[in-house]
Amino acid sequence: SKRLTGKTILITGASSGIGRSTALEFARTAPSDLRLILTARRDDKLKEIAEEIKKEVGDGVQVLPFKLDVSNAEEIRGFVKALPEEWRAIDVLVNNAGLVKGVAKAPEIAEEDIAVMFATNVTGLINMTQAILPIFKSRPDGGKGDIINIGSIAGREPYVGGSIYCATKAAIRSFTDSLRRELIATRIRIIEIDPGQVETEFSVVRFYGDKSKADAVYAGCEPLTPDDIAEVIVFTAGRRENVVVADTLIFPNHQAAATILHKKS
Ligand code: NDP
Ligand code: 8X3
Repeated sequence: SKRLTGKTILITGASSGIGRSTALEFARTAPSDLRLILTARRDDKLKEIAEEIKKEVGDGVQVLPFKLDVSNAEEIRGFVKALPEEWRAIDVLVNNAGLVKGVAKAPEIAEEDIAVMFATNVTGLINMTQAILPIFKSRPDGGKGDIINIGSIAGREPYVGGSIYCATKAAIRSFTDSLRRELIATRIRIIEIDPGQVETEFSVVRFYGDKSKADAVYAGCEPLTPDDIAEVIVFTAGRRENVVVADTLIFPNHQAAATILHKKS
């Protein structure tokens, strides 16, 4: 889309899954003049993705891989100042970094899993938002820019074995809705995208690296691909300035609720 030309896009959790696909999709959509700031903890992966983008679309898209742990408030505090000057005029923030750990039920949920899910999915997303909003608010008409938060069906519908993850995604939904109300007098767009089942490293992380348990989640299902979600993310950012795709829920065809999936036997 021409509307994305010249923009600077910041993506958290860009080293894998939906974040990685979103980086590639932005590059494909605006290949002539775009800056992509890709952040995550695994910066080796970010550098690989930067190479991939260069191979696919050439030099029209500039990519800055930047190591950032969103669960570390101090790193976020220094983040904007640490960017090279010409990368600071961020137009779009995609708050995508997030994770689930385990399927334990209360009272068996590990304290560290509770802490890391809230620190990443909730506090990390809020801290990133607060770090970038001053850039948006410095623009005319009360401010301009897009914040795209990745929620989940899990934030709308709690399920057994997901209490903490579901609570973090419900918190994102509540924060996002407050933000949209608080920024009503600006041109800042607050967008939430809630995917259903998408096959990424998500379940591998949930099962602490056990790939066979992760594969079992998707057995007999036809999950979404991360590219499916990336297309929607980039679509929302590319709308006319007066159009806010405020809220979307995206399922694969055979899903109707968090735990209602038609499985082929
Ligand atoms: P992946 O595990 O493939 O990707 C997660 C990304 O988040 C990775 O790039 C990871 O990078 C990053 N991340 C995790 N912790 C941190 C941290 N502390 N600081 C910075 N980055 C971090 O999963 P998905 O692509 O599926 O997940 C992306 C988002 O989509 C998440 O918010 C997830 O909750 C949401 N979602 C996923 C669904 C699914 O079914 N897959 C459905 C609905 C929502 P690194 O490890 O390098 O830091
Ligand atoms: C991921 C979707 O319902 O598998 O956010 O936890 S779910």
